[in-house]
Amino acid sequence: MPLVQSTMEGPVGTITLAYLEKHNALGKALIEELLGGIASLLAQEARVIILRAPRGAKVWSAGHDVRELPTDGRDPLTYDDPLRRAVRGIKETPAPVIAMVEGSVWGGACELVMSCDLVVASEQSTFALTPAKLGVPYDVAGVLNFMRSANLAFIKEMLFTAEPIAAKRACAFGLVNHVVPVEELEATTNRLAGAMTRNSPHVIALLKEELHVLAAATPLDPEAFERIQSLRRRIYDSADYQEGIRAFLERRAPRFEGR
Ligand code: LCV
Repeated sequence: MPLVQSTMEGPVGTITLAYLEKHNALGKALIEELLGGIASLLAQEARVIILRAPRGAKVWSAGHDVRELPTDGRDPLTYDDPLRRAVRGIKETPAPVIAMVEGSVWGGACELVMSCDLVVASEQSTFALTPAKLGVPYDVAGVLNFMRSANLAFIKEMLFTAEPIAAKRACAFGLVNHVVPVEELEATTNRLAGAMTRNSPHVIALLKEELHVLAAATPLDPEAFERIQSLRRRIYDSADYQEGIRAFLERRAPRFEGR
C-alpha cells in the first residue's frame, strides 16, 4: 500500500499523504515516497504541486515518526534525517508547493508545511510545535525555518507551550496564507494553483530560488554553532530525551526532571 499518492491534473501535480494508520507519521519510507513523488511530478512538467492529506483527514500529519527517533545517543535530527531531507527537497523544488491543510499538524510536519511556498488551511485545522513536549533538541536549521516562518514571539509561544494553535491565529502571524471553510479548501487551493500556472514557470522558479538563497543568507559564527550543538548533545544524551519518547510510546504524559 503506497504511503503517498501522486496525481497530475493538467499542469498541477498533487501529492496526498496516505499513511493513515499512523496519521501520516513522517518516517523514512514515507519521505522516500514523498521525494520520489515530487521528482515524478516534476518529470511530468508539473508547474505547481499541492501537498495534502485525504479529504476529511482528522490529522494532516502527526509529525516525525517517533519510533524512528534514535535512543542510542545519536543526534535525532541530523542533516540526513528524512524530515530534514523532505524540508530541503520542498524548498529546492523549482515549482511552487502549496500545503493544503485539513486536520491537525504536529511537530516536524509543521516545519514541512512551513517549507512549502503557500499554506491554505481549513478553519478547523491546528498547528502544534512539539519538541518541548517530546523532549527533542530541535536542530538549528529547523529552528531557523520556524523563525523565518512567523513572528518570533508567536513562534516562542508555539515552541514553549507545544499547544495546538488554531489556523486563524497561525494566519494572523504569517504561518498560513488563507484560512477558509473546509468546503472551500480545494477551490481556494486550485484557484491559487491556476493563477501560478498562467505565469512564467522559469521566472517563478528563479524568484523561488532567489528568495530561498536570500532568506538563507544568515551568517552564523562557527563557534556559536558549535556551542548550540553541544547544548543539543547534552539534551539528546539526557534522561529527559529518553523519557519524552518512552512517554509517547507508553501513551502517558512525560515526567521531565531536567536531567
Ligand atoms: C509515530 C505515531 C505518531 C508519530 N510517530 O491516534 O517536533 S518534534 O521535535 O517533536 C519531532 C521529533 C516530531 O515531529 O515529533 C512528533 C510530534 N508529534 C506529536 O506529538 C503527535 C503525536 N500523536 C498524537 O498526539 C496522536 O497520535 C494524535 C493526536 C495525532 C492522534 O491521536 P489518535 O488517538 O487519533 P493514536 O494516538 O491512537 O495514533 C494512531 C497510531 O498512530 C501512531 C500511534 O502510535 C498509533 O499507533 P498504534 O496503533 O501502533 O499504537 N502515531 C501517531 N503519531 N508522530 N507513530
